[in-house]
Amino acid sequence: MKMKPAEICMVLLCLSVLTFGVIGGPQTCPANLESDCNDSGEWKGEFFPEIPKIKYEGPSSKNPLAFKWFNAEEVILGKKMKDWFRFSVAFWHTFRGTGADPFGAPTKSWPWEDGTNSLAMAKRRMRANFEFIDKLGVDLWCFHDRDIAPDGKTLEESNANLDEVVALAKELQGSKVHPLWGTAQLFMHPRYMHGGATSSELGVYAYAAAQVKKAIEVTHYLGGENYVFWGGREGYQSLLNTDMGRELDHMARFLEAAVAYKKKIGFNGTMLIEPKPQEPTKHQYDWDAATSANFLRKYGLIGEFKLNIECNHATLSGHSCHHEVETARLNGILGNIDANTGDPQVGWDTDEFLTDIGEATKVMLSVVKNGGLAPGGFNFDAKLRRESTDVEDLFIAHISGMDTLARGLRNVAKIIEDGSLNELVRERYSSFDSEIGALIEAGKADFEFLEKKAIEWGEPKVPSAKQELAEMIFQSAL
Ligand SMILES: [Mn+2]
Repeated sequence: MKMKPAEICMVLLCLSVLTFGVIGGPQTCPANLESDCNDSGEWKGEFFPEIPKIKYEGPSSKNPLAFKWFNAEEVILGKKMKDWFRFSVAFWHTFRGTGADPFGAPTKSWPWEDGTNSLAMAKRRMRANFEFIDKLGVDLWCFHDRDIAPDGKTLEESNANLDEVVALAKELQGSKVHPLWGTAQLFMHPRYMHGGATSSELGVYAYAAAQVKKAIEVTHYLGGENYVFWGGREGYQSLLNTDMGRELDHMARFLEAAVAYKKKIGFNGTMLIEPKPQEPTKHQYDWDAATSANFLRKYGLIGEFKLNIECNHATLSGHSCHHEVETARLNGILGNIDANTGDPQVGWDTDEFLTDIGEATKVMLSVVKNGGLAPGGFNFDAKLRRESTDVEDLFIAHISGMDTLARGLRNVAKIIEDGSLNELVRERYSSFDSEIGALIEAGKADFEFLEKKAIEWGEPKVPSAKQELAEMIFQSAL
């Protein structure tokens, strides 16, 4: 069969589109931009002409492009709502999410994408990011180095690409907007297949160190308030070929060196570890909050790091998000929350926007006890479903996530004002409010003393836990 030149062109276009799809690169060139389909420059026009600035309209509003519960300037429990949350847009999901999954090609073709992975496209995307942030009305954003700028052929070339995009980001940020946190992508490139800090290959360890060094520098330059380590490939697939002790030692040395460098360049941002139990590795070393806290204590890093708790990671580790946030809080290391949720019927990290008001209320119970998260915040590490393909869906998803957490905060205010849940918990432990309870809690009651008391008192009377009553009180606040 003979093909006309136009048909050959179509086949070549399809092939290049397929190649991009397979390696998770940029999405297809939209049909209506055919003539601009090859590195079409920076495009300084408006990206969301149909979307107004998002405003608060109150719970009775039916406008999908308005807040119903999140009212930035409103004071709840002594703080403005915007200061409780410090919401942040995640660049990778919102601007690099293509809708591709392990079984299917990209589904999203945003009008500003030109199908290339060029520097010009990276800059154009950055302009879209700041228009989005401005219209949504938030001040913070999060990024991986390689999401915002393309990889080069050498480390120097990658760094130069990053510098160019970061310079534009700095200009577009203005005086108010800045990163909640930055991070280095140490999981996508094949060199990191055994991990970065825990790779069995010394050269990879050095490369990862160089990449993190640069990512800390640009986070600092952009005024970032935190720096995150998510060790997607810092773990193992089999213990049979893995020296786990040596890998954990290496990871600790890597984090120590990151702290030393941060101090050397005067970056005062908080260093955060983001626990996740597995995926893509079979076992990730930062399994959950408790495992991460133990690692930090063992290596003397507990004072230098806090945790970034992600709700979907919490459920993958067999905990609730509330449990993970509370565990971090009790260890004094609650630093940030990646606000998302999983699907109870799907076994992987689906990174959905949080829309469960009960879950949001439980998370906010801990956040309020923590006095907020600053200098951390709530980062929307969440993506549209593959089947959601309208530009306005990006806004609707963020509005819905912000409103859900805002309802959580409002519910916590009701629960605190009502007081009966606090009273139930206080009453449950009230036997320890006694003189002997105080001795126990001060570590001054030895076993001989307690044995004497047990004999003197006889069989203790054990009261009800009142769990259903606690659940009833909680439900009535939702
Ligand atoms: Mn995350």
